[in-house]
Amino acid sequence: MRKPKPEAIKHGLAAGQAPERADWTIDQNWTAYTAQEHAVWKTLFERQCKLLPGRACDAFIQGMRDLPIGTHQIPNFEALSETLRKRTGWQVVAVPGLVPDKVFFEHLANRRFPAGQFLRRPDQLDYIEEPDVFHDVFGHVPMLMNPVLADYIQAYGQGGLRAERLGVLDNLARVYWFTVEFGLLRQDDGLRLYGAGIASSAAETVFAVEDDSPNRVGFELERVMRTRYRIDDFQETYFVLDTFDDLLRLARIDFAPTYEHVKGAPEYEPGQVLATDRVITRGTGRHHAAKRARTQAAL
Ligand code: HBI
Ligand code: FE
Repeated sequence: MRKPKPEAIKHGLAAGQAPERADWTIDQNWTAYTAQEHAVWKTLFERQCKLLPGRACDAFIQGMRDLPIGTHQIPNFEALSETLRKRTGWQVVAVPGLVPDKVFFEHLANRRFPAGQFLRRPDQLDYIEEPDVFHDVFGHVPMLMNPVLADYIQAYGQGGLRAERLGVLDNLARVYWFTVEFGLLRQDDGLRLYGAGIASSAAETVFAVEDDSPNRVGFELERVMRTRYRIDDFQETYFVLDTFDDLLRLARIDFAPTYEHVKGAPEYEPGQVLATDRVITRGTGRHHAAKRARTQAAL
């Protein structure tokens, strides 16, 4: 989960400190990772490897298998990029943490995935507000091995540069959020996750796929563009693709008419279910209701 604006957070960069390079990339400096950091990676990796079979989509599992990613150590971005380039033309570049939107989109538009160079501390296993190497590499990189997602995320980068100019970045960011970060896919053998924010979180892996609390609704572009999302807890609603080809169509259509159509239209709350929704599961809302009750009690 992330704070809304990268400008507010400069992980590894003291507030106001200039980035080393204009594109905010840094060296991964792989040899500098400590034994403790490799041990934290091992803990996170092994925990997710127990949870993902039967919950992650086939493309995610296959992508992970085909990459030089293992339990014993933090992956080397050079090695990842060598495999990725051959498969989908992508590479992984190291950054200190969240980078400004424009920089982020520029990288994606050129098939460079900016991955956090830092790894969370042992006391942050379950929650971290910024994308670290585990979220970015374990969560995102396996899906970059899938040609459709690889094209879609590049198109998102190109679209992001344009959306910023049009002033509709928030709408587009929601499309990314409810697909690349928190998307679900319908497979013949059931619903499966493909979103990195779910894949890199032990608790949300189970919650998103199996819990009766969240809504699960068929993906529809305008509906998603108008839906607010949470950055501080599990999602209240997950959007479901029937096939990844739905994303390919998305990558190719011109969003401008939809931007126009949603401008000024009422937005939807994270937990709202619409009469026009293709409801796959209507959630009980139990998780977030209990959290609201705890918050009230604490006041
Ligand atoms: N920077 N490193 C990094 N990773 C992100 O996922 C990221 C970012 N900057 C901006 C951003 N995401 C979002 O605000 C855009 O998708 C809108
Ligand atoms: Fe992410």
